[in-house]
Amino acid sequence: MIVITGGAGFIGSNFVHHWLAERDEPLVVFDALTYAGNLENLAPVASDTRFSFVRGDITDREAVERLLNRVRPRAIVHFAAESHVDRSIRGPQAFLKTNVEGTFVLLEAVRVYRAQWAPSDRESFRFLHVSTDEVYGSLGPSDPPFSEATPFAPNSPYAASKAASDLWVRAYTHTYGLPTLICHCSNNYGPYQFPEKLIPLMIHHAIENRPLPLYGDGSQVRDWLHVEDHCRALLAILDRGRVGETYNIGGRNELTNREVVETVCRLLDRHRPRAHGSHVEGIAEVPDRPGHDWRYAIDTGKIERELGWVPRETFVSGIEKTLSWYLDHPDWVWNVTTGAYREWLDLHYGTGRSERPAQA
Ligand code: NAD
Ligand code: TDX
Repeated sequence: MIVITGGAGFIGSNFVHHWLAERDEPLVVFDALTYAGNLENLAPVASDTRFSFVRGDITDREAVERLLNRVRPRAIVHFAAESHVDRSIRGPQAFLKTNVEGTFVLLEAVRVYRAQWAPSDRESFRFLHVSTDEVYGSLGPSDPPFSEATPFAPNSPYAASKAASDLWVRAYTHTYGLPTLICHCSNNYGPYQFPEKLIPLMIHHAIENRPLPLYGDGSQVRDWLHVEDHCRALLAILDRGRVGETYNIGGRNELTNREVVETVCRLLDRHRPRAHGSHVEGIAEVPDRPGHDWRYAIDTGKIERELGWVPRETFVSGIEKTLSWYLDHPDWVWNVTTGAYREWLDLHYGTGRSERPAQA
């Protein structure tokens, strides 16, 4: 039995689907269902006997201890976090609470839980901490990509909270011998991503013929990793990763934000054309994100050499699949975009509500 924290979010729910497709072992999702947690993401596996869901907060020590003592997992894959950089700029405290204190609570609870085990069994436990490339800061155009040895230089409150949580994980390994693994991945994209993040936001806005808000001049570079490739990497790390090590995961797809948005627009021109002209005409430069990191890039040499993992999707193949998923799931998009997300849009972009699309 394994526990997945944050399994109702974007990457967590994709990992649940991936796990149940690949493994017989049961899992329990532990998730507080914040604005980003959505049980609809788990609806396809709701009746699977290997799946169960517990609503709970990782900052609630008693709830975490109850869970561990009841389900007795052999591993925890820790996704639960506040994950959106823009939200961290407007309201950093929730990031400190969930990402730092929540990770601390989990580590403490696991330390006590594991101490009840026979010494010979303790080493088989795994705590896989899902972190981000943003802990390494920002790169210039000719800087080498981030390796596992790159020093931390987080720039946003979100990145600082993730870097702090990584250091707590490291300390628990060195001090208490907790068998942990940490991974730093680049920007994920794929099904079930909350449309506050670049790609689903642009798809959703384009379909509704609303402006496509590109921060600054759109020259910032991200390395796009399809979420399925990420899930395969996480399985490899959980199975064969060396305890106490960190692994960087990237998609080998460095693109500027403008290139990403234009690609989405060109695909939509084919699949969902506007009445006149191209979706590209909807791109609107808006004020830049404060402290906007210019470039992220990942050296994936370690995970390739040690675990034999390489990404399978190119950006071209991955974005086609992703776009098709959003076009095929208008109800999912409608449901998430009518909740708290709508309030966030109003606050952040000063936009209003829109009518439900006819096909939903
Ligand atoms: P997400 O925002 O889509 O989902 C987060 C999930 O965590 C939600 O289901 C939410 O309800 C849950 N959650 C939040 N606070 C909680 C709490 N206090 N207790 C229990 N559950 C709580 O996030 P995501 O994009 O799926 O990211 C998952 C992880 O991967 C995060 O740790 C994030 O930092 C990391 N990451 C994400 C990306 C990316 O591109 N999305 C890239 C690198 C790293
Ligand atoms: O409306 C927008 N316009 C825009 O130009 C939004 C929402 C974003 N952007 C830009 C900002 C970034 O340069 O697009 C890029 C990607 O933005 P996000 O989707 O917000 O992702 P990012 O800030 O790069 O962080 C993501 O990757 C690392 C995830 O949200 C993090 O959880 C992860 O750790």
